[in-house]
Amino acid sequence: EPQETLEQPHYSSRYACLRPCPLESPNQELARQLAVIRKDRELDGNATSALVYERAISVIIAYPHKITTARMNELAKLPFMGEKMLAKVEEYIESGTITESQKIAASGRFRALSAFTTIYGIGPSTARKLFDVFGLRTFDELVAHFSTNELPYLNDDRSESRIQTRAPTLKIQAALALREELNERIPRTEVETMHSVVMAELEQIKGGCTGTIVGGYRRGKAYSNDVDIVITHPSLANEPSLVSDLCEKLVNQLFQRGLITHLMHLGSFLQPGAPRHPSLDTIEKALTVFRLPPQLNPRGVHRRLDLIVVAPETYWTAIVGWTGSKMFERDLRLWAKERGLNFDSSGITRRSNGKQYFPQTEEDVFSVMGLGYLDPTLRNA
Ligand code: DCP
Ligand code: MG
Repeated sequence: EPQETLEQPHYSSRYACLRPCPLESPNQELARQLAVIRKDRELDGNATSALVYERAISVIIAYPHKITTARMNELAKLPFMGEKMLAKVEEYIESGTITESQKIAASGRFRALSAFTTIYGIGPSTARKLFDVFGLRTFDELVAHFSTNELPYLNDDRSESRIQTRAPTLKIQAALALREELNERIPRTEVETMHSVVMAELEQIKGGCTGTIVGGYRRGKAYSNDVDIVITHPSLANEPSLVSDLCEKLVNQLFQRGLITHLMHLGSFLQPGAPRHPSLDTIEKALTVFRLPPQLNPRGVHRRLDLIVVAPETYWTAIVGWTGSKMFERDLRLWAKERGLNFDSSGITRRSNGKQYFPQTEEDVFSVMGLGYLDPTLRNA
């Protein structure tokens, strides 16, 4: 039952899911320099400090005016604008640069850790170990290191999935070999071609599937880092076993056609550490490496493709949950929690009694949670 009074979006909200945030901000360069500090904290394993910067940056990019000295009083009243953050903003207004950001960007360790973490499977703590313990500095040194070593903790947790497939897991060696291709951004036209190819294969497996491109593409980004597609079919309603069936058939068909070359992850878990509940069986995802057929892809470039197969009752929460941005999703879950609800891609649940809501439109996903609607292109928090 949708709420009657909806909280109206405004750039001064504490919640990213209530701040209308277009792709372009008048304060892009300021945000970019603060993001260098955020990244440094993340690479250092300082999640708390990284989040402080992430929240402040998110507020700054939703602020609709160019930040000048005359705007500082208003800025100081916005959420997450602490004294240290305001000092950095002031330094930027006065000099055009933030000294700390410049220092970080020039540091060899920062540059190496940033480069290492562009490789799938290498997160900040692995990158620090490779740099600090093994003394590695360049990609060539990484390639040499992994010719005799494995990443012991590369995510190969297929045990949680019911999907049977022969598609190989992407190992660190292949991830290194494909590094440049997987880091190349994908233009919108190619995103659309990938979607058409996947939908044509789906049509052969089961006629009448629906598939929506979500992620950054749906928020209007000109270039995406990967392609995310949410897929459903009417016959999957209240038949959880058919959800993983369809995902399995799709993955295997794309693999047989040579379109999927590797898998990074299979499974229905949504967030690492998220509590498992029955509705998770209504969602199945395959994170893959995909390659368009030669006639559509003369350079043979590999792309990241995420396929999310869901029951129809879960379709709209999955669409909202995968459209992003990450900050938007984080605060959507926080907002829900503070109102006694649990939001994730597999549905909305009342925490006190487990009652589930199955919104039938995207607008309903927002109104069930008491949120005024925001167009996907305004979810770039
Ligand atoms: N998402 C999430 N939690 C996850 C995975 C995804 O909340 N564990 C959501 C937020 C993301 C969206 O799904 O915005 C898609 O994730 P991507 O990592 O693909 O990010 P984007 O599509 O936003 O940008 P890009 O792919 O261009 O980097
Ligand atoms: Mg994406």
